[in-house]
Amino acid sequence: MLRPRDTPTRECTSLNGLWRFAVDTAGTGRADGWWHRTLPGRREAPVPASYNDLFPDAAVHDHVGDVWYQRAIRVPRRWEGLRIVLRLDSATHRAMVWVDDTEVAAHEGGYTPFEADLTDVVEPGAEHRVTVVVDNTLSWQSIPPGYVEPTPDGPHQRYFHDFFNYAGLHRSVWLYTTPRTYISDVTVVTRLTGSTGIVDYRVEAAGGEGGDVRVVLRDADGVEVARATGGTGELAVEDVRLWRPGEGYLHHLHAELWTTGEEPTDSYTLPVGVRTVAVEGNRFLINAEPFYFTGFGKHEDGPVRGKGHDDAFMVHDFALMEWLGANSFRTSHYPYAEEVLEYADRHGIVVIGETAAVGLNAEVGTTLTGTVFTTFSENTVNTATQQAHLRAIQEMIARDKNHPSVVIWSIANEPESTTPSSRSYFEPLVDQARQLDPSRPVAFTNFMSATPDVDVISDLFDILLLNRYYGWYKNLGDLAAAERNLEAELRAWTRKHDKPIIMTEYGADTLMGLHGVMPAPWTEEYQADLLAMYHRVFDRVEAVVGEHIWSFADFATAPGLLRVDGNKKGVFTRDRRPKSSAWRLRERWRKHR
Ligand code: BDP
Repeated sequence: MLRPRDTPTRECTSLNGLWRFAVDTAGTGRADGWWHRTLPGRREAPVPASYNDLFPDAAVHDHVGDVWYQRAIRVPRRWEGLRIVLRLDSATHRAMVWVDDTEVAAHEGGYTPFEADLTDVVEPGAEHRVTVVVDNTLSWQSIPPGYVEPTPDGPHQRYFHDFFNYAGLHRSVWLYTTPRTYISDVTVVTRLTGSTGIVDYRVEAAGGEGGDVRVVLRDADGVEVARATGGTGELAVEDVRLWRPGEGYLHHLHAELWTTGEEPTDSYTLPVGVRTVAVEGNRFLINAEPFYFTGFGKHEDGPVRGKGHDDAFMVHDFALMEWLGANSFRTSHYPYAEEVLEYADRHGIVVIGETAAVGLNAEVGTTLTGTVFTTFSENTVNTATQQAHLRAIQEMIARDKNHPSVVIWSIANEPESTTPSSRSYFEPLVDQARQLDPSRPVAFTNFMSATPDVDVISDLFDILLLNRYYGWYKNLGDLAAAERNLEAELRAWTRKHDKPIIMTEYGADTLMGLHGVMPAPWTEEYQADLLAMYHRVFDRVEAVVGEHIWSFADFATAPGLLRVDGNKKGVFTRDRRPKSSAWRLRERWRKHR
């Protein structure tokens, strides 16, 4: 799905800012047709932002069900004759959209965009009312899953993942135009033969018959380096300048659709990084060179705005990662805002893209909710969940396939992976992911108790992503035992699979300002020592090709006995102050560059 852009044939307007906002506490808004008129109450909410932390009101913070957003839009008169599209970059977790009295879109899945074609609904020059209802409910059939527990005080949302269920319009909302006959999608895959870079492209059109496609590839200085005609083809660039980690060199593909006349009917420009990704034995190769991942699992999370995208936080987070010498991160546990991936593309930061399939695991779920259940069953994670999971994979790949920064698809975080049902659940999903994108390795992050002796799905995947908590959830306070057990397990993996290993999570909750001469759990010293212990082990095990600490920064979670004002495994606090471990990391990672 193409990101809206201004081009010579397209115009794009942001609908960000304050919207009217109402929490549907009684759950009557749909039956009462709230979209027909001004929303009740006087509340306003910013877009993009989570709504949960905006008001000092538990009924808003812990609301389960619908909230409503509304604003007026004015469609410029000059848009007469054009195709007019409303695009929501995300609505967490599902939404319906109306323009005036007409329903124009419905979407499920809180971290991928969706659109509504408003061409026949709006009138250029007129003002219209846009209403969006956003439902934050998680069920056994949603991704991520959860369930609602009825209580005397109203419904309570339970879920099996360790981050707060922030909701709302977390990302930008756009109104944009295309011509009636338009470029509907562009796909690029890049490869190398010697020093020649090849961009295989596909340009798709919709809304009309025929038309010729012309594409021109330009380098970063705007100099044309290749051109081609036709909906699919290849562009060859001799002595190509590659997209490399640490140096996000981008070409631009200018695609034009010609139907009549002297001018292109539609044009669209896509940044393209020429690079290759491959797994060979236990090596991970970018541009045929071994790559070692240093960095973090992160969250889109911050004070007040929750999961709302914020350019200032984004730039700051990237700057802090650079300060540490981190070269990569995982979009744990959902696809991040497209701005983040575009920034990573431009700056040569390597990304593991992940779906929101987190919590498909009874062992984790029972720890977090106290409810005992079977992961895969007719009443829990079932074929309808699997369909939703498949759509989450499809939508992530459709959105992110052209980003050079994205080098691995992680299709789930810590699912159950030790039972025959987990294998039959994942087999078709892996096949689909490979069909959708044969150019990137497919992986999942493996839960700590799914050790190599009991795991039954890792052979389906290209690379091992392991989340391990020796020294924390196991061997707490005993780093010597943790070191032995970690190394023994990693060696067992290497005996079973000839695949590269990235440690995608390891860490310790750490309270900023808590110190001890004896490095005890929760002190800053313990976190630094634990990380150093893991690093010693990684340096001894050849198949380890990456280290992503959990987590970049402290983040909000549901209440829990193990959580003090959220998860404190950050190397930075939630407001991005460094804990002591930051300096030790900086020393290590800056050497890796
Ligand atoms: C892992 C999860 C991550 C948690 C982390 C933790 O992947 O989301 O936050 O553990 O417990 O199980 O800190």
